[in-house]
Amino acid sequence: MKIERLQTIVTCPGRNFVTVKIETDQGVYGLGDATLNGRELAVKSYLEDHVFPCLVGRDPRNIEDIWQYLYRGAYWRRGPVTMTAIAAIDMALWDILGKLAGMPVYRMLGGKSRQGLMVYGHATGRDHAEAVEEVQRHIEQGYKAIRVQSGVPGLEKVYGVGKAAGQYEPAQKGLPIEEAWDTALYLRHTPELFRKVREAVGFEPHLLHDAHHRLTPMEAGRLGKDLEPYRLFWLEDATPAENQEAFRLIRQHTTTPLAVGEVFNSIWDCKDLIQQQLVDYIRATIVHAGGITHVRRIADFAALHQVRTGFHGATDLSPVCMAAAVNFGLWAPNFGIQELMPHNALTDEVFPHSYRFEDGYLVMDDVPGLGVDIDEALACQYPYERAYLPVARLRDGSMWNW
Ligand code: GCO
Ligand code: MG
Repeated sequence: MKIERLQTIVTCPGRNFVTVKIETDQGVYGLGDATLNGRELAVKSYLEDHVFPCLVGRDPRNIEDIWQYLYRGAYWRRGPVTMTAIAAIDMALWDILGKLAGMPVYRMLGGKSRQGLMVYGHATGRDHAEAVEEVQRHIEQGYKAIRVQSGVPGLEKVYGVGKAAGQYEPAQKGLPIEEAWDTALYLRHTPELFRKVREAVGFEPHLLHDAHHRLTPMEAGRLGKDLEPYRLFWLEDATPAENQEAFRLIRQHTTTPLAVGEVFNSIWDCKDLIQQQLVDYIRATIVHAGGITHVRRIADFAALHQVRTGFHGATDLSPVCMAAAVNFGLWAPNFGIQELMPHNALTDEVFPHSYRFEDGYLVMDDVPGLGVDIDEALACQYPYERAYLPVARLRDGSMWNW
């Protein structure tokens, strides 16, 4: 059996997605997500110009060898573009293998450890009252876990909070917009938000919060401590993690569980964090961290240290990645939680899939492969549109972390 044809399909049914399609000489094909928000075309070029020509004629069933070939063989290891490209190929090969075997990918990984993946939804409000309403709306929809973000009085725009109630729109068409950030205001305001949410809905639903890399370790320690009475499921991306050691300082000051890793690309980015038990949840995800083959290594390593998975699942990861995440999460013994931001209806139409939300969980039908497809004719009707994440500056104009 041979790989015969490889292509990328770029589509923008609301936001940009890059998909890899690998066809074999026996008619079976597989799909992989290659979307890197704001840098989409770099991955497309990496694949088309430097990866696809090397894979034609290889046996698609040798997933590990192809992974090693792309990782070791590139010489330039790691980095988001390389690891997203490898991830897309890897996902597509697992999809092919599952289809050949007539089995869902979760079964090839070792079978079901659970019936469904507990997910967390996003409740965002321009102010506290709106955020509380959004939390209540999510509970009515069946969510067991909810991430809560709110506008901060005095700041015009805050990460993750859209212009209208319940809206979330991090990637804007055109060039990046600039937002102003003030940590002191945010730190004063956030514990109060969670006090009001707990007062309104009690302690049954799990609550999460994302600080989006904007704090110093000591500020994060203080926030974690101030949030302790509200028993968060996690505090996410409290501080950037290029320096993994930074998390030790946070850990010394709070028992609020910590999650990190949506921007990680490899096990090396989280080795110390996991080994020294400086975090509780690892968010490195299939599309940006080398595919199923590599994320499985991260999850297995994490399991040794009682760290659980909490994969990134924003809408800039395509339904192909979500399908892979559902298969992975059904298997992973140390699965923790899965982020879910539902895609718009058009995206779901472009990528028909077999996973679905049911009473707070993601479940999927027992179909061969990843259980996701692409309607190429429909995808072609929505060409690429340049879009960027915002950037953040402090009030004096200094660049800050987005
Ligand atoms: C999350 C993330 C996203 C990212 C986005 C980047 O927790 O879902 O922080 O909002 O900013 O996915 O592409
Ligand atoms: Mg995040």
